[in-house]
Amino acid sequence: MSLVGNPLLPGCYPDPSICRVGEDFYLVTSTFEYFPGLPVFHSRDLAGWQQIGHVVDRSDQLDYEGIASSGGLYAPTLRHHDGRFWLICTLVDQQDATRGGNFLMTAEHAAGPWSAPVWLDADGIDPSLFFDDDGRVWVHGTRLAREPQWHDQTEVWVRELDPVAMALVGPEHVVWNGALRDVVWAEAPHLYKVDGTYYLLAAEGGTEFHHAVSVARADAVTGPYVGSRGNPVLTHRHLGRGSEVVGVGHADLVEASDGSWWAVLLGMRPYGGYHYNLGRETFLVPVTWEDGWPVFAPGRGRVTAQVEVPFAGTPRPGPAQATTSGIVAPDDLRWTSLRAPASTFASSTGDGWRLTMLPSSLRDPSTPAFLGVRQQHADVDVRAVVRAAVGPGEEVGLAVRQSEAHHVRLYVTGSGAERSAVAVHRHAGVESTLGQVPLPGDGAVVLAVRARGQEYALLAGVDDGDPLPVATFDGRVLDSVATGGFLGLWVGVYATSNGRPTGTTVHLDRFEYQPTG
Ligand code: 6LW
Repeated sequence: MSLVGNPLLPGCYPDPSICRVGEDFYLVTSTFEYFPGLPVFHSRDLAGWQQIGHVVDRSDQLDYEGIASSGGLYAPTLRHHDGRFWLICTLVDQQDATRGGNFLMTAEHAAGPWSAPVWLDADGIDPSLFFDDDGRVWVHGTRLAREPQWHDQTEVWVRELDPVAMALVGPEHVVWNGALRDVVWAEAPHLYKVDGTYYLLAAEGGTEFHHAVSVARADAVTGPYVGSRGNPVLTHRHLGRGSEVVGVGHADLVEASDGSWWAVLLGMRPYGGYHYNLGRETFLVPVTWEDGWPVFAPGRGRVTAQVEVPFAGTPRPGPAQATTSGIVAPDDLRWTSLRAPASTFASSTGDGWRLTMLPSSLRDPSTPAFLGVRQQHADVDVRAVVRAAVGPGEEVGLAVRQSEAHHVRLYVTGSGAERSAVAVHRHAGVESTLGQVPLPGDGAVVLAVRARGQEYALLAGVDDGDPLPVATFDGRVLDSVATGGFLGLWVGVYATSNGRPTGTTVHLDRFEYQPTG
């Protein structure tokens, strides 16, 4: 017996999907415009989660070019069938229809390598897969409803997949439009078969405050589905915005080998008012069955800070569970770039990286020279030690990033006696300077972000001295409540020549992520 702490994965790990193979659990989450895409985690006890790879880790798999922030890879579903892992997902906002939309990938091992995508003839988002015991395979997903009376609503469709041709076949069945008449958007559908009955789990209410989980059941996979009178079977929308965890929904079920049932789902932890800078995180709740219906968090009815997992021993948390801290080494799977592999502009050296400065900047929906990690803690110190001969108009910095339009940058500019650290807030595409301090010389520079709840301090200094305050800002300007979109914040190092040709090389000697809470 072990008490497992929620969230399972702090920081921007939304839309979790889980499956089990023997004694092993595997979990994936959404990654939007970040690369590599779709982290894969492994656990044997639901408590300790080790990241073992990514589904999308080669640039020949998907083309993210031009995909703006909060587009890209939406909610994936991970399943295992017949000795293979199956992943179905959507690449959103890719203008070229032959390289965007819903796709399938397969792999022998969850850690990869994963196949090239097989594009499916289906619109909408949140696709899922169900393998029936008669050998038939069913894809389902959600999309804007076609019926005019359901204007601005979604509908859940089910269609058969030919697993050899890897193509959708036969008629489409629209099976669900939501259980709740007072809320909107049935999405994140997942089908299961339990004791001969088909269950359809779906999120409703949108992925914010009104998020909820509903369930329906049927005798045939294509319906008709009848909703539970207990719907919504899980929500925190009635707890108010002061609840420790809000917006719970987007659940996926798994049965453990001891016959117990569990759900992973997303939720947010607001702080400093109704703002959740860490984004949508992955949580765990126990599930039991009563009268042929699932009961989420029985006896409690809500997501709790700790969950008793009878078969868990002493948890072995992985780095993404954010219990380790300090230097983030180059081989750490938490590193992410934007839209393309870091290898296009970075190579590892010792504890850090050598970055080739690029003309593209954090303002562009392209691949700037950016390497970052999720902000996973409200209270955290992030420190980067950089060395570079920065040319005119060039920036080497540390960014707290929401999107192209919303981020804060602390950067080194100029050289020699003119060198300084500048802090800039980019808000809805408009930039304002928050502060500037001189940094004369040409030695290594320390750039630091110190977050204490919603108070962020930006500091800069030379390597052997204490960094000096450059500016402070209120973190509430950057979270998705303030900016829109689906993401939590990232903190990372970047190097841009702001559009000019450049040959500048940047040495990131060390990058430290140190939770202090
Ligand atoms: C996801 C949808 C949603 O596809 O937000 O959780 C979208 N709700 O189901 C992006 O995460």
